[in-house]
Amino acid sequence: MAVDLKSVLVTGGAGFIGNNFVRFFLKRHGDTEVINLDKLTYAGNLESLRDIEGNHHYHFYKGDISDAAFVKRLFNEWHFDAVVNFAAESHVDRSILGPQVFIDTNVRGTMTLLEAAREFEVGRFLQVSTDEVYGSLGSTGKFTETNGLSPNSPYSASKTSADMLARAWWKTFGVPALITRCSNNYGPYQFPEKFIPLMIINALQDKELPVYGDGKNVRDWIFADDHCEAIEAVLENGRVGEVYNIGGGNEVENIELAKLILAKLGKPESLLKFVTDRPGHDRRYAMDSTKIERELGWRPNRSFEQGIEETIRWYVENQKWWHRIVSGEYQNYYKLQYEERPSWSNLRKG
Ligand code: NAD
Ligand code: TDX
Repeated sequence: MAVDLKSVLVTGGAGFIGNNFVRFFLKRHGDTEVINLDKLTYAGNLESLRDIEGNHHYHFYKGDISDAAFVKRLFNEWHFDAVVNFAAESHVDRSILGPQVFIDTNVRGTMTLLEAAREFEVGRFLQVSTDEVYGSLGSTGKFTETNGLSPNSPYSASKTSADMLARAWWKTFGVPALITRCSNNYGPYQFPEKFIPLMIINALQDKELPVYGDGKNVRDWIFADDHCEAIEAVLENGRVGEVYNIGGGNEVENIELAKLILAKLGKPESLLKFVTDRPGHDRRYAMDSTKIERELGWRPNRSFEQGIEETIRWYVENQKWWHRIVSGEYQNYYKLQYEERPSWSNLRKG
């Protein structure tokens, strides 16, 4: 192991990938103190962490990564060996309807953490990034780490900015930053605004499944646990200052995925509804993960067939978890999907 991990700060640990990572990391590193800093926005949910609440190595703090005074106090209290920054506004659709908070959290928040990492000489700073920073692919080819960055949404522009800040804080101040760029995650505890849980939950309720545009956009799906393992590998043995792509190697067209979910749940294809396309909708993502495979020996474990079965089963068996969200968060959820999205076609001028 490159660094001795006595304490690790995980930001955004109450979100989808963050809670999977906290659970995964505590299992694998029994003696490490895991500190979860989360603002508990609409996407943060402590229900997702109920099973580890009693773990003495797990510590939760409610706070904002862009609150410099708070962040400084936390770093001063713990003197972290490493930071894994998951905290972000993560939904592309929301970034189209309201970009400001994406800049506040994803850009300013990341800088605030980098500044604290600099002051308190953190051993590793892992910035959790996304394939979306590379832009969109045509029908062939894959993104490698040397591709240019061409973000197309306010969300991906904010994530690209954060990557650039991490790079600059490494080059200028020597903050030991590493960047991972992962493809689309799926699995248990994903907020039901994202494609896979939305399709499952709507199908379970016999509601329409809104498919954007012609449904032929392609995403490269990875099971969240496989992403967590890749992050662990980079955190422990990645080369500082480097970028690592992480892909699932499972390219699927949205429409095919929606049909697969309906078939697995025994629901009719008449539930499919083609709706107004997302402005700036990236056509295809596909990741070349050769670098992390070659340097760190990481490979995804779950086949898409296994992962999607497991995910569907989880949503079927954990209806209480998502019912609470769909009813509690219903105003926003409903507004986004059914009231604001149809007006997207008017957003883009020229
Ligand atoms: P999510 O939206 O489910 O969770 C984000 C978490 O961050 C929530 O718990 C939220 O409360 C917290 N948060 C938001 N603003 C905060 C702030 N200012 N301070 C502290 N906490 C704050 O997101 P996710 O899907 O789990 O994604 C996690 C990270 O992984 C993000 O950085 C995202 O860009 C990246 N990523 C996601 C995917 C994906 O497919 N979901 C793929 C690649 C990369
Ligand atoms: O209702 C929908 N209908 C639909 O057709 C929704 C919510 C999405 N879509 C399409 C848009 C995309 O082509 O499905 C695809 C997946 O959409 P999202 O789940 O919104 O994910 P995406 O936009 O690809 O971004 C995700 O992957 C990269 C995450 O949300 C990001 O946080 C991550 O960085």
